[in-house]
Amino acid sequence: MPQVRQQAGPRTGDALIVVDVQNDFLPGGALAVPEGDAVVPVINCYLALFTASGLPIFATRDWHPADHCSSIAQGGTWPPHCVQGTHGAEFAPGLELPVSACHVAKAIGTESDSYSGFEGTDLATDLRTAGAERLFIGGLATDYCVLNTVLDARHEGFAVCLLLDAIRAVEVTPGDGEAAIARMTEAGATPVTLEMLA
Ligand code: VGL
Ligand code: ZN
Repeated sequence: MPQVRQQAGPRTGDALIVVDVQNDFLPGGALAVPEGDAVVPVINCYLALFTASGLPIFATRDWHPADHCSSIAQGGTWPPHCVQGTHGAEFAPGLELPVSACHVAKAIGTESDSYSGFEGTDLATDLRTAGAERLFIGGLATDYCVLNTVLDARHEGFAVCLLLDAIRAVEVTPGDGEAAIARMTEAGATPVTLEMLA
């Protein structure tokens, strides 16, 4: 008997947002996320799906000045990371971003940090201009930039599919990743995996 199942996408009105898949968040980087590199091949599959469908793709990147307020030396919480123009700030070399992908630099000023790709950027406007209504969001890190980007996307009125197989957490405290996933789903994000879309 043919199986009837919901088609989750991607379809017209969908956009893919890849959050901060940068060298400094991968093993060996300045602020390595455990297993951060594991998201790369999975995100490449999502990139291929969205590219094949001609749907918009956005890639955010943490893009800090060297004396950024988030660094320990400036009274912040993190080692210096994703410093503008450095190798650590570059997208992971294995990430197969199409040339058409829109790059979104965030937290670029010295005095303000922002974990969300929406804060201080044109992302919301650019997404609406591109006709996006539903955002597929994955990347690094689950408990910081993915969390805040997803919550802001919901506040901006976008539907959100959380790429459960393409996120990894920093887990300063064990359980932070699961807690972040719970907060995102409570905010209305729908968890999806590749096999649900293929
Ligand atoms: C991030 C910590 C500091 C992230 C950025 O991309 O999740 N985490 N800056
Ligand atoms: Zn940062």
